[in-house]
Amino acid sequence: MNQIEVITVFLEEGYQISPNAVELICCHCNPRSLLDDVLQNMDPSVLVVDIEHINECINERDIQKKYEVPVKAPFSKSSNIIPAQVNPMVSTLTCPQSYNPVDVLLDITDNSTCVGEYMEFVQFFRNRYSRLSEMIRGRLNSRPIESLNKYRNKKGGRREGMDKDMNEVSIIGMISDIKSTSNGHKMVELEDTTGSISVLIRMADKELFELASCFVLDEVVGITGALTNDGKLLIAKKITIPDLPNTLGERKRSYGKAVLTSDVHVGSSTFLEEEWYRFIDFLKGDTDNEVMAELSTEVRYLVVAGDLVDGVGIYPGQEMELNIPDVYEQYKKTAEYFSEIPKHIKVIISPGNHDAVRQAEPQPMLPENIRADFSENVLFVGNPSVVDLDGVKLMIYHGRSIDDLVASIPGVSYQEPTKAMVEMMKRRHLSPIYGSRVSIAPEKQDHFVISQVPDILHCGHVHTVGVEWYKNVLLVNSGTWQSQTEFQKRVNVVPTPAQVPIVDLSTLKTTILKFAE
Ligand code: D5M
Ligand code: FE
Ligand code: ZN
Repeated sequence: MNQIEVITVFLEEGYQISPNAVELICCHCNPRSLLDDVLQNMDPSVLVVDIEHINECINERDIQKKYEVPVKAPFSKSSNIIPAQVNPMVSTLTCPQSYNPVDVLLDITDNSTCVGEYMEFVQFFRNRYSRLSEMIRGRLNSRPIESLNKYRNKKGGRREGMDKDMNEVSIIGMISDIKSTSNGHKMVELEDTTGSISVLIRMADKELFELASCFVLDEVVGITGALTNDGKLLIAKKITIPDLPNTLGERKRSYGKAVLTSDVHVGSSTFLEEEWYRFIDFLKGDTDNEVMAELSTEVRYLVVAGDLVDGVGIYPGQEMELNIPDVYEQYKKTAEYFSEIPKHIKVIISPGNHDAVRQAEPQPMLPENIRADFSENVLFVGNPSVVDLDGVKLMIYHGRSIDDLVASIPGVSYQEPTKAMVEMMKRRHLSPIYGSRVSIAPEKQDHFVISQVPDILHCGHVHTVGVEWYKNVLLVNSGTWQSQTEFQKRVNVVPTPAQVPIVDLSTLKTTILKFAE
């Protein structure tokens, strides 16, 4: 279903619907049935349908699915049923049908429409602006930038007809330029759909200046400030960013564990096969260590956030460091490795910049000819994507934009990858800077906007492990299975390989398992 169809159905039933809610329905794997559920459960006194109404139904559907016969559940095969003796910790009361459901909530796969035309870029940025500005608008009484024009007196001096309130105006705009003035202040150009204006952030306003020092191009911010006499410049007094709410509604709890990993880089001569096999032995419960054996019985999900293989032609001189020079052979070998993972563990694989899909993000899932070699417990999704793991919402993004964030924001480094992920959360956007290292396809929707707040954000790419909380969201960077390459030596990337975060799906407490000796 497309957006117009969704809006029309709701209008015919007497409801308006917010843009975010439309998007959520359209990106769902089964929009029609989700829409029917929403309408059926809708309280008739509601005027505007919003994402929480949709979420209620998504959750409702998951609960129902638990009670279905497992073979009927999406992506579920009979092999997904955990034999009772495998997980003695979980009583049959809390888990009547033991299987590991995955609901894909957001994914570009099969929804890509862009061909790179000018108007698509306009639409892409409008979509970004409208969704991010909406998050700020509730906290700011903002006005369109164009409305400031009438106060712009070309000759300078007092503005005619300016009301008192104009001493403090608020606008919400996308940052199109950032400069330092000769006196060291920050000068930022803000654009909305009606116009643009220069904003000055003075060095003396320490807190504001610090915030503005972290501004990046193309992010959306709210500025409250005073207009200069000629009405051409706004002197900032307050900055409002999209950010996460300070409190979130009660989180649904699940049980068992999710293992998060990424950047396997099969095919590279620096892929750590011995360590990888130790990890597989752990998943099989094949270990003398009782604690680890017990832990392995609790694993329900294994999520890979991109760079499954090393690929070919990715960086200069890569061919000198490849054990398997053919990309399809690399995937065949990977499928072999993954076939050893116990079949009750649901594996989710999302691609990265070394994988054999288009490089422009959002990337669709790996193609059919590659997927075909993998077992039925493996589910492929795009990059980025949002999946629901039996009640826990996991956002998966390979993390290429971390390269841009490290280069642009003071204090963000490869050694602490979760700091970059905090910056994504503050901007409610996975890849705010357009036109730098991440090549972004102008899809109708900006798939990098973090509309729904996930429980977990899982990235990879930088090859260093990190775990951090930011306002109720667990941020995990899941490291790599590749030791330092010659190329990484040259660009000073120091990886922390063979370390795997394992998340408790009830508490989201995370432990890092180390498989390197
Ligand atoms: O990225 C592995 C790591 O290497 C990640 O931290 C980014 C870094 N990297 C990748 N390409 C470059 C360039 N050209 N300059 C600097 N740093 C880079 P992966 O995607 O696995 O190759
Ligand atoms: Fe990688
Ligand atoms: Zn990568």
